[in-house]
Parts: sequence; C-alpha cells; structure tokens
Amino acid sequence: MFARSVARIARPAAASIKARGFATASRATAAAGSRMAAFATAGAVAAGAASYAYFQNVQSPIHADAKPIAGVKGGANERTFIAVKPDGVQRGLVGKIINRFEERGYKLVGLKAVVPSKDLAEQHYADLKGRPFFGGLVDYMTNGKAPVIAMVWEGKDVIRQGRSMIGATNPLEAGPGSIRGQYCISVGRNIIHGSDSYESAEKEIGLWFGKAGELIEWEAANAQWIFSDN
Ligand code: DAT
Ligand code: MG
Repeated sequence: MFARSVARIARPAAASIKARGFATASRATAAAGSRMAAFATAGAVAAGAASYAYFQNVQSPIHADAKPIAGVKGGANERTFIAVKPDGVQRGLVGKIINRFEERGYKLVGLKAVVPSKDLAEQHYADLKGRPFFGGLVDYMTNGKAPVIAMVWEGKDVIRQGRSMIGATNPLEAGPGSIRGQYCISVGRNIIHGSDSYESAEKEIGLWFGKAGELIEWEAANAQWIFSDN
C-alpha cells in the first residue's frame, strides 16, 4: 500500500507491505494429495497438546504453513520475529546475525528484505508511540537507505533465547557476548529487533509475514541431534 520493497509481489493481506518471502507453497496446494503425519506437542505444553496437532507432509520438505503463526508457546516449534534493521544491513552484519541463530540450532522459516511502509513501522512500534524518539525511529526504519531483513526463526524457547542472544536495548548495557554487545554502542542504532513475548511474536509475525504461504514448514535433517533429551 505505502511501501517500497526489494521484491515485487502484490500483498493484499494484513501487513501493508509488498514483499516476497521464499515461500512458494500455499496452504491449499501443499496439503493436497500428501501423505500426512500428525504430531502433538508434549511436556511443558501438555495442556495445549490435547487441542493442538498439525499435519506435516513427510514427502516434501516444503509444504503448507498449517500451525499457529507463532507456533506453540513453550513448544519445540515456537517462533519469533527477528529483524536486522537498516543499520545492521548497511554495516554488513546480516550474515553474522543469521549465522548465530543457525549455529545455535534454530530453524529459519521465513526471510525477506523489506523497506517497510510508515504504517507498518508505526504498527510494529505502536507501544512506543508518544516517545520522543518515535518519529526518528520510524524514519530510520522506513527511509529506504537500506532494507530491513525480516525473519522468522523457530525452535525451543526461541522467543526468550532470541532476546538473550540480542542483548539489552541499550547496547552499552548489553553483555559482550550478545549481538548488540558485540556490534553496537548506540540505542538508536542497535541493529536488530526481536519479539519480547509470545504475544509480540504473534503480532509481529502477523504484520510482516501475514500472507498465507510466506512461512515454510520444513524438517531439519539433523533435528534429532539438536532436540533429543535422551
Ligand atoms: P527493544 O528493541 O530492545 O525491544 P524497545 O522495544 O524498548 O527495545 O524499543 C524499540 C527500539 O526503539 C529500540 O530497539 C531502539 C529504539 N529506542 C528505544 N529506546 C530509545 C531511546 N531512549 N532513544 C532512542 N531510541 C530508542
Ligand atoms: Mg521491543
């Protein structure tokens, strides 16, 4: 609607951005004719398990996004919204940031480069409206001097762990091993965003990846080497 994007695809749904993820499958087509297996969550999410199961196409690694947009809270498929902000992109840190999440064992299920609309940035940061830096924050996110690299990462406790990996909002208070603690020194240019709760993840993934087919469910070949608790 108001946005420019590095990719060109019409986006009639919730978020007012034009962007293209690496999704190609739609919910409908991917489900058709597939051999299906049902998985239910367990353990800490036992309460949710009774009401939650999703079908996974075991024949194809790319298929329908059929589960709740932020996965199951506390489950092995919990999801968070992570974005490398324009300063992180300008500084050439995208690969390093992706690498941290990949090497940790998290799974990338959505990725795109976007110059967000003002409307999208204002919705994303709605809780900060009224703060003195709000206008500057929205401008820096939307002025197109570099895109935002928007991502959805999936895995056990990824929302809380993602925040921990990112570090404190003010990089001067971030631990030296965190992303902000290693790569930045100014709160206004702290290079990365991460959802701060399950509710925020739901909202943010919906805003940035709200269109059907933008997120990919796929099975990591090494999943058992990452997840097994013996
Ligand atoms: P976080 O990004 O750690 O979730 P937040 O939600 O409080 O932090 O703020 C969102 C962004 O707004 C933050 O990453 C950088 C910017 N910001 C926050 N406080 C600021 C301040 N005092 N001055 C300038 N920018 C600020
Ligand atoms: Mg925040």
